[in-house]
Amino acid sequence: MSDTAKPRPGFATRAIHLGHDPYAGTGDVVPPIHVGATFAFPTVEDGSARFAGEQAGFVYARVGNPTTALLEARMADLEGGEAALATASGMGATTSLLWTLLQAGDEVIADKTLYGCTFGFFNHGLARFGVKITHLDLTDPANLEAALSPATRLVYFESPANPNMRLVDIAAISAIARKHGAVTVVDNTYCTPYLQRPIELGADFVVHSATKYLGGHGDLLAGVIVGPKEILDRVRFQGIKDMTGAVLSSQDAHLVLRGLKTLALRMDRHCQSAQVLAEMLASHPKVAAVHYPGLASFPQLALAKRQMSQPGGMIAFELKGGIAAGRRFMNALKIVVRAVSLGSTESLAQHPASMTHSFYTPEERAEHLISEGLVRLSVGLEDAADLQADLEQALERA
Ligand code: 7XF
Repeated sequence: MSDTAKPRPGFATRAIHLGHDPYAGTGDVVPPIHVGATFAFPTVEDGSARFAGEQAGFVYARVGNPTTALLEARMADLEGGEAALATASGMGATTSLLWTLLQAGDEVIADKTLYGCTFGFFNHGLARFGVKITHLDLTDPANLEAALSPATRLVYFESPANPNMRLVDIAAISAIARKHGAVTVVDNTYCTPYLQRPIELGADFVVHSATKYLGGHGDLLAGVIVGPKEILDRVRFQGIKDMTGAVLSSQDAHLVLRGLKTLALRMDRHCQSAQVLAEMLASHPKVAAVHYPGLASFPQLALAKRQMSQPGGMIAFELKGGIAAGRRFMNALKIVVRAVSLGSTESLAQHPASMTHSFYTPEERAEHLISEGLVRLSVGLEDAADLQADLEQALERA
């Protein structure tokens, strides 16, 4: 059997092995961390050829080093993309990509619900430089068809959206955008490529906050962009090198590589525990609504089943008694930690209106479907029974 006929190894195998040969060089089973800021050129001609992009090889760590290069190779493969680019944070991924792709006069169409700082970048940042931002309810693809104009360069959304768990049909939206010459960027932070692969569904780019599930332990900030190599080369040599400088350190690239090795295991457990907790919350008399793609009551259940392999580890819910009940509930938690961020070993609960989405005005939150009483729960890797008991005792006090 020829090499090309061999079956492709599974997700976890690739997340652990891809791109590293333990028998090469010094025999490191675990890829080493390359700490240098700069790389030697054998001759001045080699240096010149590397600067011109005519010779492979590293130059200066702001445009890449062997540790981040391995992370990039693994993420490109796991997302099913051509190339990847590691960045210093999730915001570094989005800003480096969009500063490279957009110019004054362009239009961006974004979903109504976005992580607060992404919303801030669009509306309080890009808008000041002559880029027009339009927010639409992308849960209905017909809204996009009606709003696209010749100036629309880019369509941007999260699915599930942070924090209210609305889903966007990745295949439908990407097809409409492509037909009109716009590129689609999907923030895949909530799912990771283990649960959802937007590029395989037709999207052009994926961005991640690797701070979350990819790193997985709440001990680093990182981001990743996945997409066509030719464009990511521009993002590397313009967006990151000249515009944002949002370079991932090799130490943190190593930690994300370590996180990837257990991603499949961890995501299975996050999903299992979240299902148990979402069902408990949905049947609790003090809970008004639960938004979780694994519940039969989830309005977009069919879409969830189509584009996600499992419902994920994030739950949003509303308590009866609104914001005051929400505060009492949050303050009564004993194991679940009151903190922003998500995708960590520790379960984390936060109140978007006071925290991650406080960058929206109250009117913007209402307009963008983020209710004031919503509580967001990132289900961690503790024993599900302990988490359930903690939520139940906090609900008693709500
Ligand atoms: O720059 P970061 O690594 O913090 O990532 C930004 C980001 C991008 N996309 C999504 C879907 C995100 O959730 C985030 C970060 N969100 C955290 C949160 O929602 O808790 C940040 C804490 S304010």
